[in-house]
Amino acid sequence: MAEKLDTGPLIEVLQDASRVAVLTGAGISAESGIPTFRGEEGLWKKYRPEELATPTAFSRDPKLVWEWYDWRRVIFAQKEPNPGHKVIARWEGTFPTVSLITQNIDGLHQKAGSKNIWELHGNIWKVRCTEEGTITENYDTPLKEIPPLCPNCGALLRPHVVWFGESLSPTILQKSIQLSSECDVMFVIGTSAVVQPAASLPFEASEAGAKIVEINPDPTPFSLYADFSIRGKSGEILPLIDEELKKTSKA
Ligand code: BV8
Repeated sequence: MAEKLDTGPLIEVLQDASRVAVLTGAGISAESGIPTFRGEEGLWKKYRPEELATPTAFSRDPKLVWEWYDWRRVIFAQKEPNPGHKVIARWEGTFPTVSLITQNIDGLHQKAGSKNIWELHGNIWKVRCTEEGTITENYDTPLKEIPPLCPNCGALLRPHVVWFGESLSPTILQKSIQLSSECDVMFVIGTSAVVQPAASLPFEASEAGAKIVEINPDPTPFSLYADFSIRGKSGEILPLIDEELKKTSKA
């Protein structure tokens, strides 16, 4: 599928692009072996979001919620960035500006070398004290104690992620909206485009005149609005686009 991709028109657009935004979802990490949320082997298949990824679930049973995050952290720690993550990281040296806005919390974009990252939904490798609000990095896999407690005040620690029903960081959301409305091109990669407000960002970009490039093996509610809707796996498609780009002066 990927090798028949005609990238001609897309490369023409990319050659003139200076501000590139990239919005990623769980699909970009699928080829690294991390289950997506809504796919066949999806994380939600085994668990339901309202049971676990919510403040109510955490206050009701912090141990159960932490067992789910600890299980994911152990999986994530064994995974490496795939070619899709690596191309996005390389593009920070190809285009004048590349802004990466991710819904993912797995840290694989950082591992691939991306620097200009806006994590809409937080990061599974950060924990936050529920009393003091302090945020620290924690890479223990598995966690030494479940639920983990703040070494300073003894209160419960929580994952520094955004749960359903919680607002995103206003700073990060505002910046992501600004980057979406200012970019020339937005790649929308590996997201089912159902979770708000992240799913509104491609519309923000499109309405501001950006060209939208969707990369996803399946159609999404956003596909009809994309200028380029490429059916395929991002770990295969992105290197193909990158190879074509290297043949132009953009390399
Ligand atoms: C908010 C972090 C204001 C945690 C996540 C009722 C009450 C309260 C809120 C709501 C409500 N109704 C609606 C809402 C809003 C809600 C929402 O959008 N719900 C949806 C489900 C309808 N949003 C919120 O609550 C947000 N906050 O609105 O605040 C507010 C406040 C109070 C009350 C009301 C409103 C917060 C949302 C953040 C939730 N946290 N994650 C954790 O991870 O544990 S969301 C979670 O889903 C992940 O972040 C994930 O990224 C995100 C979206 O999923 P995707 O990334 O798109 O993954 P998915 O599996 O769905 O799709 C994968 C795609 O990849 C597929 O299309 C597949 O085809 C593709 N793919 C597969 N393989 C590949 C591939 N693509 C490329 N290559 C491949 N190889």
